[in-house]
Amino acid sequence: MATAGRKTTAGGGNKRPDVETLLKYYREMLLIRRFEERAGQLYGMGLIGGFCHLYIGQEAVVTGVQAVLTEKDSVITSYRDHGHMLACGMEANGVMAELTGRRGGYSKGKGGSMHMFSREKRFFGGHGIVGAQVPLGTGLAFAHKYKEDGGISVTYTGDGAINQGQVYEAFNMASLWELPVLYIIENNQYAMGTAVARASANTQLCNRGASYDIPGEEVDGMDVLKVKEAAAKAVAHIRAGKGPYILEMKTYRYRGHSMSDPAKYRTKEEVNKMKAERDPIDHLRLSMLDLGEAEEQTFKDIDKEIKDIVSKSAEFSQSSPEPDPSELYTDILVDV
Ligand SMILES: Cc1ncc(C[n+]2csc(CCOP(=O)(O)OP(=O)(O)O)c2C)c(N)n1
Ligand SMILES: [Mg+2]
Repeated sequence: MATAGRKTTAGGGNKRPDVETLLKYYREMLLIRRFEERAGQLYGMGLIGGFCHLYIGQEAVVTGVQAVLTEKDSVITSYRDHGHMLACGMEANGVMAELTGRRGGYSKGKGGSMHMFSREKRFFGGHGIVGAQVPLGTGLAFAHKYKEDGGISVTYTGDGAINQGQVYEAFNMASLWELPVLYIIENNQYAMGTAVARASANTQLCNRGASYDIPGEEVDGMDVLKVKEAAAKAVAHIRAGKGPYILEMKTYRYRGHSMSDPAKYRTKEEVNKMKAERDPIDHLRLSMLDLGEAEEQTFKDIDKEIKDIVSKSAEFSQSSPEPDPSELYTDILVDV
């Protein structure tokens, strides 16, 4: 384990959670990391078809936000969605089997990476059209308010998607009607091969709600405790009936945009520096070791436990049968 040059500050201000909670975050982030690594391998083996966008590097964002939600809240995101599903409590087996297009998948193998849902876990996709989930997520917030069910909508979007016109129509309505929606901008610094500064006239994305009186804050998205703290504050504002809130998470994706990415828009050094100095999983582990909150063995045991879950999901995703052709015309419309 190389510790030289790493930042091992505890993070998250004074209210550091107890050890059990910290280990829960560690476990959740590691599950996403290992799951995504395995999905990448299965893709390379030709077992996953279509597009596949990995979340590696961004794990602290969804883990920290999820930590302050309740089972009443709704989550919606883009196509970079496997981590969000796992964080919502969807089973690794069902997610992996959907990636391989099998019956045991969350959309019975008919949706694939970008089209998976779980009403039970209140995860509403998985959307391939850049920015489309923002008005949809705002609609979910409208439903929460209309039904007075006490839930909020957490709507994730990217730094590229934030320049879409539909985002601002949604912001206006969300603020006008004081909808319970938390917009999370996952600023991973690139939209495919385009760096934020090449596409955005103003790169302070947390201020994008200013014209609509939506408060916004920039957050270190590589530190799960800072994410959680910021999310708790934003969610308290929303649950108090004060309307929407924007959090811009400064994060980084380690892998290519999708599985085919020429990687010519950034240097290997840039990626390696982020991995070495800012990795969210290493950061939490090292801070816990530094503060004497856990020993190496604890992390080794968790590593094993996670490896096991992921291996089982990979096996399941290959043993589950493919959908029957008769399923082609089912599940297309849902009566609600
Ligand atoms: C409306 C629309 N335009 C273009 C695309 C092609 N496209 C897919 S992902 C993407 C980049 C989006 O980047 P960002 O919002 O930063 O999300 P990230 O991939 O970094 O998570 C583009 C342009 C699309 N899917 N939909
Ligand atoms: Mg991006």
